[in-house]
Amino acid sequence: MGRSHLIFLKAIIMKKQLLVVAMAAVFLAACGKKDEAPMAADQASVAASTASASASVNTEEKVLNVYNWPDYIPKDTLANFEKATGIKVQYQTFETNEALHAKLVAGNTGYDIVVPGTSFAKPQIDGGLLQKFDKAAMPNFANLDQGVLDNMKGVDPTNEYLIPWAWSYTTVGINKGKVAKALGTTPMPENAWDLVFNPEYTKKLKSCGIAFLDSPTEILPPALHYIGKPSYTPTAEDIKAAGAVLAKVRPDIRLFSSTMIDDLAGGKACVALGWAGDINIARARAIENKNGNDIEALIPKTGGLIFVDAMAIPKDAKHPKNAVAFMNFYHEAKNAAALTNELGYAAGNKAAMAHVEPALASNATMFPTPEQMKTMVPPVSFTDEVRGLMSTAYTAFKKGK
Ligand code: N2P
Repeated sequence: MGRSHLIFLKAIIMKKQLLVVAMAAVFLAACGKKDEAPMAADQASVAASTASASASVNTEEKVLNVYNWPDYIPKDTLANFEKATGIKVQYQTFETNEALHAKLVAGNTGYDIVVPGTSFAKPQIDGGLLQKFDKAAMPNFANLDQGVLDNMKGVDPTNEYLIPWAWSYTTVGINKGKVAKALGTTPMPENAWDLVFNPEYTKKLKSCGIAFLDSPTEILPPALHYIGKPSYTPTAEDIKAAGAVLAKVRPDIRLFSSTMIDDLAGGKACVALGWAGDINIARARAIENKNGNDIEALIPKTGGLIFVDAMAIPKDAKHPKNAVAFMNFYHEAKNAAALTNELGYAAGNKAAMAHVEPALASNATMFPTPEQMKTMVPPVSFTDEVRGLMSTAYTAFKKGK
């Protein structure tokens, strides 16, 4: 970890936000990946141990039920896993942490792997909704960035419940041509968050379409950040103030969606409050479709909001061994690299960096620089109370009341 990283960590420690420290370090470690010598990974032995881990002691029926976010898996991963193990994967998607959390709380999900954001995972672990995975059956655990794992300890102290799937950050994405046209003589703001939270800009941009993610815990945290309040640990007053900011732009927001890739790529929305990874997918899709839309993930001057999504096994999962076999397969270096190469998300896998295309490894919208990382807001666990207040504020925002 570089000197600037350490200074950053010290500054945070002084704020005595231990969980923030833990999570900040996750991203600093992840961010530093491209500077680190990739771990030597003996792919042949890794593949062999994957097979034996899933075959020798595993008498489960050859089925695995996975519940993940949309647009979040390389195209051949499931087929390759099925071919390597004979385990048939049923794959379903959810669009918000709230939706997944409600299913886990209700129980009997039928899923063997779920992928909560770490800001939601602590109460899921503490509430007994998840089970420990068998690390001994997961040789590719060694491929993970040890810094990432060490620093996930604020949520999962012994790295026994959560295995990173991907990380990125919430930010503002734009269609450059359409935004320039809609703003006219008004220059781009210095702070990209103005494009979605300042009515002076949203008034102008509504003509080409502003899209917001559709979840209280995706929208309130950036709004709080915009007004200089803690994104994850706000007071009731802070949330009220963020609600007032949101109310002012409400008439200008046309779309609420957690799957806005095509809206951005196709030109239905020119501005998005979304995830950098998805904005980059939209960029790639527009280029592929040659439709002239030039999409860009911006990194606001005041920072984006980092998130980490992690694989976990629900307490009542019927196929926990198959789940571990999949986790292990996913974290083979080349498989984890495919997530970045195909979808622009980082998998928290150090060995994968040797297989990531150099142009992507040096793309700051995927791997922000250490300087940019210093500005980013790391995720912190929400309390039930904060989630409740955010949910109420969000409902009022959407209703326009
Ligand atoms: C979906 C990415 C979901 C990330 N493409 C949000 N946690």
